Amino acid sequence: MSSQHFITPVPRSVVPSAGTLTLTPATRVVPGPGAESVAVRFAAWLRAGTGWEVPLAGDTGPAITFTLDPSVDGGEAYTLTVNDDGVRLAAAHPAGLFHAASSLRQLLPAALEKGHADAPSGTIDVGHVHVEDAPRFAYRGIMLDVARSYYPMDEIRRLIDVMTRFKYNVLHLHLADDQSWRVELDTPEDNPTGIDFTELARIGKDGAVNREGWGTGPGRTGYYTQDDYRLIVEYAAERFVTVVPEFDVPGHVNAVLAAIPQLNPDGVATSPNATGEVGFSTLYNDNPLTRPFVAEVFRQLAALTPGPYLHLGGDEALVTSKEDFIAMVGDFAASVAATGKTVMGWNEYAQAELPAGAVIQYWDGDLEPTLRQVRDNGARVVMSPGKGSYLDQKYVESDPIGLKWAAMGDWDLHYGWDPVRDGLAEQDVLGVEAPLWSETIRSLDEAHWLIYPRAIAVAETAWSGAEAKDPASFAVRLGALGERLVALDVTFRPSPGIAWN
Ligand code: TNX
Repeated sequence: MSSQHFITPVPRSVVPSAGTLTLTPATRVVPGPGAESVAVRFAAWLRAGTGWEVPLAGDTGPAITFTLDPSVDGGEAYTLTVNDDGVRLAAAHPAGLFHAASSLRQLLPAALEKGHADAPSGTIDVGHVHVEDAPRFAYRGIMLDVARSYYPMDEIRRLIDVMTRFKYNVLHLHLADDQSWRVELDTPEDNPTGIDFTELARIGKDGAVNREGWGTGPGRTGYYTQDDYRLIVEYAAERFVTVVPEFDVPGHVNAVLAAIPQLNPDGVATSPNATGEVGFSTLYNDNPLTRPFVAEVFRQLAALTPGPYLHLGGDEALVTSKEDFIAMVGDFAASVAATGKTVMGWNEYAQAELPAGAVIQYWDGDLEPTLRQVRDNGARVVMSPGKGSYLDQKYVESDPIGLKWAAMGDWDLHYGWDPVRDGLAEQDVLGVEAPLWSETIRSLDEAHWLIYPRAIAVAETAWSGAEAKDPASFAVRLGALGERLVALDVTFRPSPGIAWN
């Protein structure tokens, strides 16, 4: 494989052959029926990077053709062929064409990523190659904790832009926690609870982790209006990313208890909490408003979310008795199911009774309840082991930001594990997600610095088959991405031992 055929995550098959295609300022992008939106997006990128006209019509000049082809097997699968006839991208579904375009970008000069007419010497040579590719796992996610520190809209869009270069297709938003509530909800007209749901964002928006010693300054505050949230969902969908909203219950709820006095045993709101501590708050099993409140929040989140999943958290409910936890989480899961969505939760929630086909996100602790749900209840697992997928952990002790409870490490730690393990079978694993908790993060640049390069390693674990993974090959391909990350203006931590170009 010559260097211009480096694609990361590594495809199923890359077969170079003799010969070179030369793209010129006369290059066209040709969208087949149904392929228009992906082709137009790619053409805009090529136009910005080269300064070429890149028409979507005409019959002279090299052609980059986007074709919906039902014979390409699998929703996200694609083929990419470069030969004397031009470039042909084919997939059965637009998502596959989008991934094909991500691969094609990596075959073109990194300078194009700068988006200001930087075509090397007027033409671009691409070696002939045939790529066949499909993902190992359907769910390939990044989690962003917008609760401990807020991320403005433009940063969410930037995050999506970059993560999709590596074929991530899920953005899990951790929308509320002890410190804050980040999404605007309505008080419904028919409201037997008497709860004012607008208080959640009104009061919760001002929260964040702001203690000295946690990060480089106070966490950022703010919230997403319903229109903001819809725009995030839409921006993500245009890039074939599913948004998974999380409302974490029954723990991690101090911001709820501070905004809605009636949910407290004595009817008195708690004080806001701006520490980075975890595990001190809980909803109350014997409060008659707890269940209708949670059901209404899930109803509204479901109405705002076209994707199939709603995440109910369930982690670190350290002050909830086991009995209360099981009683509440079973009912919360049922209220998610009542919205028509598939319920998702952190692996602690596997102790409760769950709807068949629930999704369990494994992060830490005893795997046995998860395995039982898989065996007996058709559950599927998203693997997010603290050690090897968490992006909020420091690389090394001296790092100014990041935590270290799970495991410090670089790309090799994040590359060196397989999601199918400990009694799970391949079909039990829906996918892989890399969470970024934000207790110590204050900007997208800081987030990106913790995310990259490690998320690229996780992306290869999620997309490429176990047999295709090879740390030595990855290390070389990772180094070759350095220039591209710089051109994309992504702040990253150049790992020692990698030959960054
Ligand atoms: C544990 S991982 C948590 C979060 C923290 C994180 C920090 C998980 C499901 N819960 O509340 O932010 O550790 O790494």
